[in-house]
Amino acid sequence: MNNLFLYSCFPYKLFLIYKWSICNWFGIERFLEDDFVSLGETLVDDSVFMDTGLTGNSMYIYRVKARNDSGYSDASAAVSIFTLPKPDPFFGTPSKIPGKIEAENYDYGEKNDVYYDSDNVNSPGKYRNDGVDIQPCLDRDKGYEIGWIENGEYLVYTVDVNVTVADIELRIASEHGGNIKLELDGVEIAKTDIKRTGGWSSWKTITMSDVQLIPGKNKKLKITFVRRGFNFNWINFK
Ligand SMILES: [Ca+2]
Ligand SMILES: [Ca+2]
Repeated sequence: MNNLFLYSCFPYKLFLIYKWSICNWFGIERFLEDDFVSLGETLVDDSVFMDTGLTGNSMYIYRVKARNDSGYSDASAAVSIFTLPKPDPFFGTPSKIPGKIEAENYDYGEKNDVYYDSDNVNSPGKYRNDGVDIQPCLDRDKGYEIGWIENGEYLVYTVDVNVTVADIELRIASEHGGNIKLELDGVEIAKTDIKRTGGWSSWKTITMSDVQLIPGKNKKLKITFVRRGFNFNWINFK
């Protein structure tokens, strides 16, 4: 017997709730054709696993197992989930500008559309399971950060822009410096060199003042990492 429960209260996301004191990992499985196959494992400290490589408007079935050094537990009860009709903003509605956007909450969707990453693996394996590299953040507000950044990688966020000018803050930890570029609906709005902050977890806020914006709904904010050498936590329009 085990004490695992799996449910979804949001399309594309699975929340694991558990009461299990002796296991070290959870294994997540998805039903495929005629049997369950493993999607991967999550540390017991993580309460959320997200499966994002899905087709829209389709049903998927999941279950979880606990694992410790002795092996796997019995599986939890299977739970079915319907996905949204198509890829969408992370929270289902556009992020608001002014406002703060966590870097890890880029849109759901395909590589070369809502993100570009130099490979197809989330190397640290946290929070989401497409190609973008996401790891736990040691900044004061914790959460997650984008790491393992390579030149030319980018992320896209659907936004509603409600102002014509904003100060833009970028939360950055930089070992080697770098360069970052912002575009709104394909038009460059800002670009800045990033100075070293003292390390991969030495977080500082970089401000770009009086950036001109064109208001409108469902605009695409694209953040391109022109030159690598830093980790990225959040962006704030104020
Ligand atoms: Ca990657
Ligand atoms: Ca973050």
